[in-house]
Amino acid sequence: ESERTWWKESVFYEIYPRSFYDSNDNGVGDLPGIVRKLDYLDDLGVDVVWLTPVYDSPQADFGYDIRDYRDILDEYGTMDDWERLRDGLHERDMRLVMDLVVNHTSDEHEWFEKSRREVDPYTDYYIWREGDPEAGSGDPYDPDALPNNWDSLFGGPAWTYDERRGEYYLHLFDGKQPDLNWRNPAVREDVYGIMRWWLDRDIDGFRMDVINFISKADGLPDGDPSAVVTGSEHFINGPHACEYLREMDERVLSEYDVVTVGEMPGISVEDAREYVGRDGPLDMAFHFEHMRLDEGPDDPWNFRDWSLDDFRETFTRWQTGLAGEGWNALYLNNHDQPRMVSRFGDEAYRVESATMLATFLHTLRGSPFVYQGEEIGMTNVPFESAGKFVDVETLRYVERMLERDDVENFEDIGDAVRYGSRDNARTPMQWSDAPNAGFTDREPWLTVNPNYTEVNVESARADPDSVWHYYRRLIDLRHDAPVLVYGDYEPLLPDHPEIYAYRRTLEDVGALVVLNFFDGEPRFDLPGSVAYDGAELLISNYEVERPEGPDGFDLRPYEARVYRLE
Ligand code: ISL
Repeated sequence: ESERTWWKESVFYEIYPRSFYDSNDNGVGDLPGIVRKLDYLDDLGVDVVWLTPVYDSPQADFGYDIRDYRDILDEYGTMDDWERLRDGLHERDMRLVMDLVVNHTSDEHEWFEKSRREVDPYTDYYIWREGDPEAGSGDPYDPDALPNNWDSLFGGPAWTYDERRGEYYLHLFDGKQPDLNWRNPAVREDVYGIMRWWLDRDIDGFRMDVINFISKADGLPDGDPSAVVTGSEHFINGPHACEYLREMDERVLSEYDVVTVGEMPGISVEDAREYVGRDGPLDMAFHFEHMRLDEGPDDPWNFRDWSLDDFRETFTRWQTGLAGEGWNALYLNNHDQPRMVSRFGDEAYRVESATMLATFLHTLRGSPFVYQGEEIGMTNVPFESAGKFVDVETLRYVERMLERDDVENFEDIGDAVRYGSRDNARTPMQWSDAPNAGFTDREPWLTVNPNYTEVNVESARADPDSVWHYYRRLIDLRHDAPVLVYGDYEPLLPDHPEIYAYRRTLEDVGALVVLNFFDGEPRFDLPGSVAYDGAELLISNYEVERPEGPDGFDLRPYEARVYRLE
């Protein structure tokens, strides 16, 4: 919709607490560590902090496997620490969004412990099935005996046999993350209870983990075996997903002034209109179409080059597809994705490409989500060996590949793993050039990127030309220029092989955004439709000498410019 609200005007900042700042020197980031960095966030100018899960959890998926929704992980601190964080944000006029992970729980959650033992009312809290009796061998570990052919998103079957109950349970992610049975009204009621518990503690919204996976097709039929993830057509945007979210909205969300962002792998613009359109139950959705552009069509780990044509086409489709209908959640990296500089930019032009991509992120219609470290141009990590990775998705992939005859050792797949592993995003935040990047005094839980001696907050803040200062100016600019928030989006030069340019328009104010996505020096020819006379340069990542020719200008590698048009 086109109504004006606070969350559309906000810049969001995602914190992965494990890697943000370690206050007690045990090698793991924590809540008091974030509290110490509140002034840092305030100085940067962001409006909303999204905290990835900090709840009690055995950490099989670093918090996306929750054991107790109403408690904080000991390593991260206490509820009192959490309250100090919330209050510290609110005192600085920032808001706090919590992660809601309710497609699945940990297998150590009390509900699952009871469900395995068939203790009512928990017997049907999860998705239990008997094996296929036709399978013959009678061995529950025989792959033919599984209830259906669905894959886990982390690889391998989506079913694990539980000896205690003598049945299989469904897990779309790791075996330690059993899927909740949303068909059971008691499950939904308990989820709403958890939400109210946090909302009553004065949070400002939820980011909802894989929330379009909560409804599974009737009868859990076999999936098309040629799909990248077998079974996905039966659980992505399942038959009741929207209905459950509407119920959640009516019963809970509508009573609070909060923002909701659904993480929704596999959604199209049309799907998004249902979830976040005019009457949709949620405010924004993270889609993944731009995250697929460099993944192989059959194997996501088989990376290939992305093309500017596809990139522009994807963003344009979402910009125009939600115009007047819904609101985009804009991101180029997060805790699950490679670093944007190493993916859509260029490490050889680290500062130029980080600031160009930042300009893109902050000048589209939607709310920008900045991921920790992005604001100093952090990059992917040159992991020394297989032993340096800790992420469950990465480890499972490496395990599976090493079982294959055509893979002899880790280095056969090393490039793909180094490029695509989620651990790239999760190495400690680089605060200074002190040992361990000033993140901790102890051995950190995950390798520090060796480039911390050069890429760190302290040196970035001391250098007016740094990525950090550019983000700060860009965030200010977005706060001061409603055209960049609400303006219509219109692509210019739709076929240019190197330049991505567009115009934003709000009533009689326009903005022209010109981005050189590569290391060449193409000429930007001003389209006839753009009235450039009197244009005012709002921000750029290079010095711009005026005046230039009236009908265009030459760009330098990864140059970005934003003009205000009258
Ligand atoms: O990470 C991915 C690609 O590398 C995705 O497949 C990811 O698993 C998917 O986007 C869902 O992510 C969310 O749910 C997962 C959790 O591991 C992720 O960290 C979380 O963001 C399961 O809870």
